[in-house]
Amino acid sequence: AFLENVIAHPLFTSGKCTTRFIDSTPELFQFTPRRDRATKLLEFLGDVTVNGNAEMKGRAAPSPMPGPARLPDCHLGDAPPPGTRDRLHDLGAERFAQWMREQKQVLITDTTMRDAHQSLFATRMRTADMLAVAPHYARLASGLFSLECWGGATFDVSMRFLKEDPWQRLAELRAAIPNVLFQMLLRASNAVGYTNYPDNVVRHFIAQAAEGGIDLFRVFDSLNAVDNMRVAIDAVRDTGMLCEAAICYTGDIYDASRRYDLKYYVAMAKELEQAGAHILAIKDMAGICTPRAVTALVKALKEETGLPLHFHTHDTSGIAAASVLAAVEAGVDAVDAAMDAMSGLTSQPNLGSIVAALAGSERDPGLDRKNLQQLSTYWEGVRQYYAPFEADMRAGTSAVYRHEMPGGQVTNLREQARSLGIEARWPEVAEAYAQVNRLFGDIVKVTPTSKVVGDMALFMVSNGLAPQDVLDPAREIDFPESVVSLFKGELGTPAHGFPAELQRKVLKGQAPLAGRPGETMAPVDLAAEQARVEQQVGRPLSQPELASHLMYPKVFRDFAEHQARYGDVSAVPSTAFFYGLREGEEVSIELERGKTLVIQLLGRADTGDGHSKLFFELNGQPRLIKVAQDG
Ligand code: 3PY
Ligand code: ZN
Repeated sequence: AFLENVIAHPLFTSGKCTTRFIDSTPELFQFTPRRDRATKLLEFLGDVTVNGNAEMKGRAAPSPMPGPARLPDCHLGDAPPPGTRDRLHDLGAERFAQWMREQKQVLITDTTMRDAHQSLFATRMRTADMLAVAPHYARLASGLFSLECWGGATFDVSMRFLKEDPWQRLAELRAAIPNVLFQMLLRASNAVGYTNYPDNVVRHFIAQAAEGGIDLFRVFDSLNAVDNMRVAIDAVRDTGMLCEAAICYTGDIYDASRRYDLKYYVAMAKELEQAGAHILAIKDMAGICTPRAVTALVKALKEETGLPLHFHTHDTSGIAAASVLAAVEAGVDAVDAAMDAMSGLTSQPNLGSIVAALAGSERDPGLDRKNLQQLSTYWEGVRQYYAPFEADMRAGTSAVYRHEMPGGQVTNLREQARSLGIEARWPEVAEAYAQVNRLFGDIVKVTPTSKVVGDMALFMVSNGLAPQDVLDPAREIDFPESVVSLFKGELGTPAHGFPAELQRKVLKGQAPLAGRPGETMAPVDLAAEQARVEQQVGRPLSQPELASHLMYPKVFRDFAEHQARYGDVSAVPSTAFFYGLREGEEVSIELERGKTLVIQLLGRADTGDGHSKLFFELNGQPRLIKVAQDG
């Protein structure tokens, strides 16, 4: 059995094993029979049914359990019509950007599969729910400018909580939607993480993403530092894909007490144009760019640069659609919106309504409203699976103009406040957030700097600290780690620097970094890192998987262990994934084209020794699975 294990081990068969192979590969000594994919999935379903999904702890399951979401009624036999991706292939990035600027219609990005669920239900949307409707998108929504469907927080959350491979999601969506541009959100040198990565890691990540199917990279820096964005901009350009460089909108251009005015944004836009951006974005992550402000910005940026312009906002205030329509009126080339059922509140404004409002105008986006409606009906059904992750927010709030929290952060920070037992003091947390911004010198607040401001706000409220206490030289304060890292310059340094006195206090004598963080980080030896992780996980790693490890070593390793134990769980229907199976319930899981498992839970029994026995039927055959009960 030992020799069989050696011969069958992927590291052995790949010829990559070293003399330390036997010592460092403990699974060679495990002689349990190799379990097939179906058994692994039965064990996964058994575990969720008996012990619950760890993700659901402290959350109430929806009741009644939602039924399947209603798919659009459309013929999937014909090839999808050509879309923006075909245009990009025909024209290349530069001429595509020129086409964007010259054509009249307003172009529309659908954020449903990224920012909308990131902002509404903590990024929990699973691949299975996207994939089911993907072929319909290719046919019913082929006139969209792009689908924002990857990057931001989705990368981390898919592995950490959903136990699925973000690269596989991308590949499967790509195969189903060959015609519309795929757009991702990239945090410049923070890539899809919360910290700066060495330049070669950023480049490696971007190369994998382009190879995997991303056509348009929206690149931003969390302090609007153009220097920090150059590595990513160059790397995107090298792939031949579209580089959309974003300006993060902060404050109020009409408020003289704030740092960021029209001149500031125009200067940044010019720098981004010089740096090689194909498209510019106004990234209004909090949703505070008023109709008046966006009108002025769009006019100025279009006059002062030769680039097409894309507007992104959030509806936290409840009136973001007014800004979108003002931007369209002022000549913006593209806007972001979310499908009706996934819009509003901390998400993007309503796509179907924007299309309806512009119908018949000079800038009519030319999308079929009935088709959009069908897609939205599907999302309405899907959204119910995720009800336990939704914030209890019923209405837009003008408080956002004061605190300026990004849409994706509002619900997250509330959740953090809840875990600290101070949720009832939310208005104080929101006010502290605004105070921290002033203390930190009026900075851009977007992942990851927004996370630091949030940490500090929670810290102040839980410790009863007012701004003057924080500044008081006589008062010893043990600042949160993320705050120390920010003031050290590990996320870069704002153009105007950090307030010097507070910086000295936070750093307690340590010197801050000079220049951009990537400059002083040694490159990672990618081949050596790959070999090391292959030893750890006991199998060869693809280049995208190496990128996952480089972003999130611990999360990737836990995910790889889950995969080894339960296989690929991404095709499990969402209700079964989160809530397990009820007795008598049947699910079908497509393992690959033409290979579907039909699984029914017939019954269960307690063995009395801390285990449950689950009686399944698998494609008509009885199967018994024994599951250890947690705790
Ligand atoms: C992210 O970085 O994930 C964001 O959505 C920022 O707005
Ligand atoms: Zn956003």
